Amino acid sequence: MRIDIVTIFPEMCAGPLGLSMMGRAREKGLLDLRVHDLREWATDRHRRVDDEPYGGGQGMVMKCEPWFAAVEALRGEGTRTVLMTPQGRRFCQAEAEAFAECGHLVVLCGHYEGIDHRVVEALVDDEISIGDYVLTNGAIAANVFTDAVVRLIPGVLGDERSAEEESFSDGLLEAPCYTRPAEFRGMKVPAVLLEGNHAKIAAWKRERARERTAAVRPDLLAGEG
Ligand code: JFE
Repeated sequence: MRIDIVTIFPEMCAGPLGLSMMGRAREKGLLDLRVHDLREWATDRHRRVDDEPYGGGQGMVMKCEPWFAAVEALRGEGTRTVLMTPQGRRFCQAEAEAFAECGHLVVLCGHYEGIDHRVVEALVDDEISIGDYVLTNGAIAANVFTDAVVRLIPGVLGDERSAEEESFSDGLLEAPCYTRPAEFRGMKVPAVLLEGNHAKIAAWKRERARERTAAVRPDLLAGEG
């Protein structure tokens, strides 16, 4: 899979996305990730990418010209162009699974108060919000989006547990987990986990998962997650 991220803060993506699982996906040749500075496509001699909003209002708006040049340079047949924005539809695991099927994503990270809407209308296939809170810029959101998608590319997780058996796939939160020692400062690991009865352990985990989900994410049990 190829992913191109376009931002005016490339360091905010290049660092995190070179480490850990992402770094291994790239080493294995499963991911071709490139982070671009939008200013590469600025047209004027000051490399300006923003300007004042028509109609007034707070802050600055990102200009059309650099975005059109960037996307037209990067996209090809079958590319999906994704904009990180608080105005987008909310990202979730099912969305991540769908994006993992794409061969090529171009991820646009806005900054300032927003992007000229002609960019959105002419170039963007998907407007995505990673959650109902406001970040300072789109590069932070692009890290989250990219991580969630890349780990679903077949072969990326390697020895780690398959993505399918985790939270949000079966619609429940995970049961709590423990490791040695069996007793720490008087706090005991639940006896069932030490006894080795695997059917009993599975039933215990299911029950704890249901309990925890009901307590903190009742929306998931209602099938709204
Ligand atoms: C940008 C900002 C106030 C934008 C445009 C670009 N899920 C999610 N939360 N926040 C973002 C995504 C996000 C994405 C891109 C962004 C925030 N900002 C800051 C601040 C209003 C805005 O509306 C700039």
